[in-house]
Amino acid sequence: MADFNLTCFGQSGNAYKAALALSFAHADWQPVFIDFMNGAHRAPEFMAKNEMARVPILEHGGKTYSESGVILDVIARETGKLGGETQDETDEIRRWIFWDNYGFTSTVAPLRFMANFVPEEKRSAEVMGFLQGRLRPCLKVLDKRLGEHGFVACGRPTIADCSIAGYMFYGDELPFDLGEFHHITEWMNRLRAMDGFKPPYEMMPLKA
Ligand SMILES: N[C@@H](CCC(=O)N[C@@H](CS)C(=O)NCC(=O)O)C(=O)O
Repeated sequence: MADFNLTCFGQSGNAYKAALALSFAHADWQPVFIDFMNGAHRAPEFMAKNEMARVPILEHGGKTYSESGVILDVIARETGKLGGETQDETDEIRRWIFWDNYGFTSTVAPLRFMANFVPEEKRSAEVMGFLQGRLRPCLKVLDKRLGEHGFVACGRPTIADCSIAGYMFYGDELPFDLGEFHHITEWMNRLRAMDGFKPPYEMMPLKA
């Protein structure tokens, strides 16, 4: 058993947030595959660990954590890396993780899901149009922030970057163009250049 065990699957951007943080922190960790596409997250064994039936979960030090925001906090606390050095910094990092959870990932994840994993005849143009409409203001906010600060919080890589980057490295699966958002593209290049970076399908398994 590794020190950190992350239950995940290749397609999960929420799990990738944690995988990226563990890898950037050079933690002793391993991915534990869950057969999400066949409903394993609703099986009693998994729900005994997370009654919300959502992936990822992180097992560490005899405890099980769910919700990527909490998991990222635990990784920063336990490894002493990628977190805030003062309470103000920690607050700032959390502010962006909450923004990601409610505003950004909540838009990007269903858009990508619908574009790639829902059969074309079942896709809703109305829902996708609504999500695209919500996405654009988020991209503008993020681009401005990154243009001014280089990274999401504290002017250096933190778990807030890992959270917001969760879905950004799925390449062609993302049904939007970053064309005009140069600061986002440059930030992604900075993350790519960091020691420990790997794209999601190289970091997390697609099968057992
Ligand atoms: N807020 C949660 C979201 C987790 C989540 O929705 N994960 C997806 C997989 S990427 C899931 O388990 N979905 C199950 C469902 O929606 O029923 C987090 O950040 O961990």
